[in-house]
Amino acid sequence: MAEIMTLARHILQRKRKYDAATGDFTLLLNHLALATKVVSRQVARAGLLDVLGKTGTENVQGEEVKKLDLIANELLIELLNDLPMVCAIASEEDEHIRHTEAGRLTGRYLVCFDPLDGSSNIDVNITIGTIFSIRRRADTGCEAVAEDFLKPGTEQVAAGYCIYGSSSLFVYSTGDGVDGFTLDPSVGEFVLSHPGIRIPDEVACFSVNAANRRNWYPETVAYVDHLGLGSDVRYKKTSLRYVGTLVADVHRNLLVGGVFLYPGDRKAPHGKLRLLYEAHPLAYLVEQAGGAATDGVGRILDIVPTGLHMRVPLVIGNRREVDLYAEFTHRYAAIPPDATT
Ligand code: AHM
Ligand code: MG
Repeated sequence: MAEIMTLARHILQRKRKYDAATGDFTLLLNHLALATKVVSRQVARAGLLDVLGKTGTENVQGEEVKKLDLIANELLIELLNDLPMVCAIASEEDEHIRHTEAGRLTGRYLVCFDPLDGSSNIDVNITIGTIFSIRRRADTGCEAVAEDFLKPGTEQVAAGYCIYGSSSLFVYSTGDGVDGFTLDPSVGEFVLSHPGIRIPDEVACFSVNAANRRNWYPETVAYVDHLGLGSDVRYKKTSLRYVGTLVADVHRNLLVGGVFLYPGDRKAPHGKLRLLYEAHPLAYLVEQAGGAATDGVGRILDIVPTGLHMRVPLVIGNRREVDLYAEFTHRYAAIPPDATT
């Protein structure tokens, strides 16, 4: 029988420096994987259960909450709540951090997550996903406060996501590269299917919500036109692909090569995506796979959050295209505004 590398075995083998003695980190990652399996089951049967549609409430960001958003959020919280190594949790769906019951004083890890990314796609059977990020806490012995979460992305010790698509795929990194595992429903295990993911140098896809063009700054218009309409042979075979689920768009581009952008624009200067729950973890993974991520000015991982729900412009994917966007930003910053209209 060929060797089957399950996620649990993989995590155990890679437990590395974090918990050589305790096994805490291993248990935490395994719990996150378990949570995504349960979410995956709910997503797969969504049309049969009463879990589609809206809850009728709004989250802290003023966005409508879908029933599955809430279910995924509660599931993750419930599973993490029992872990003594997790001190506190920050979720995209919750205004404040939550302390866990088991680890509020002693836990060494802080966990951030977007329980269900791509909410607008839930009810139409399009790929959605869960994104998570883990940081270590400096002190123990007291409850964590929100400021403990407001650290640059370089302080993440692990990040990952699970996408619920044609199959469910769990992708994670602990700083040693990126590996992907497909859920085998017959055994209920994630099995290694995408070892050592590296973003290809080709630009198969670029991904952007083109309906926002009317609000884009000139550098974004010029950049998107350069990729889509220009004569550069590098983009001759590039297609526009936009799912509208960040984690699915980034995942696809990670496998085939490409760049995703959700820039700041005149309507939303800080963009739409959240630094702690979306940009930091995905930037960590994409960098680990040889790519890059910028807000147009600097590296996403270097940005220190000013609040739990801070939004940030995000351009992520192949290093060359990410650097090129930063160059466009730089170039246009030097041009007086009325010269570009
Ligand atoms: P969500 O986390 O509430 O689902 O919102 C974030 C989503 C991203 O997954 C996606 O890239 C983006 O919003 C799509 O936004 P738009 O519909 O404006 O293109
Ligand atoms: Mg999201």
